[in-house]
Amino acid sequence: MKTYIISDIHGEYDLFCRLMEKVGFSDEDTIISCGDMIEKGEHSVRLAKLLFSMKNAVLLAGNHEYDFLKYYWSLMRETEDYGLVLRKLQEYFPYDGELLDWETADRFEALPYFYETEEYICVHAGVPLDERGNILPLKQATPEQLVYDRNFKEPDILPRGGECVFFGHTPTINLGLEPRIKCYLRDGKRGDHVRDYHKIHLDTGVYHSGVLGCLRVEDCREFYVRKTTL
Ligand SMILES: [Mn+2]
Repeated sequence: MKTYIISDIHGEYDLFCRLMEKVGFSDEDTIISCGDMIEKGEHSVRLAKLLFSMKNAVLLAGNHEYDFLKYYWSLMRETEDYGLVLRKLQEYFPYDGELLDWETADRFEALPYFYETEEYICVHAGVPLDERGNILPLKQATPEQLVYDRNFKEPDILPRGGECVFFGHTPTINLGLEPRIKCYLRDGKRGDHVRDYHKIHLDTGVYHSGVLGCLRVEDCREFYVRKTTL
C-alpha cells in the first residue's frame, strides 16, 4: 500500500513500465501522475491508455493535456462530423495517434487539475500563493494557472503551510540542476516525511535527459530509470 508520485512522463511508455517494475508496483499501490503524460515521446496514446486502465491511478492534466483539450473543443465547435473530429484528434499524435479512440479522448476531458490530501498537494505547474507565500484555495484557481505557471518552480518560491506541493512542468535541468527530483527541505527537518518539504519538483526532463523518476510518499525515497543507448 505505497503511493508513488511522478510527472511529465511524456509518452515514455517503456521507461514508465521499467520504473514501475523497479519499485515493485502492485495493484495495492497508488500512482499519482502530475500531468504531461503525452507528447514529445513516441507512445503518448499507448501510455495514456495504460494509465487510464490502472487501478488506483490518480491522473492530473498538465498543459499538454490541456492544449489537446483546447484543440478537441475547437474541433467540436467547428463541425458535427465526429468521424472527422476523431481523425484530426488522432493526427494530433504523430507517432501512435491511430490508437486514439473516443473513450480515451473523453478520459482526458475528465482529468482533474489538482489533487490534495492533508499532507500534500499535487499539481502540474504550480499553485497560486498570496504575497506571504500561503497557498490560496485551489478550487478557485483556473486550469490555466495550474498548468502553465512559470514562477512556482523558482528555488526562492517556498510555499508556507503544512503541506508539501508536488509539481513538474519544467525540467530541473532548466534550473541548472541535475536531471533528478529536487526536494526543498524545510529548516530543521529530517526529510523522511513529505511534510518536511515545502515543495518537490518532479520533472526530470526525460525527453532530453533520458531519466525518469518518481518519489515514494511513505519514506520520500526516489527511484530512477535511465534510457539505454544503443
Ligand atoms: Mn508541462
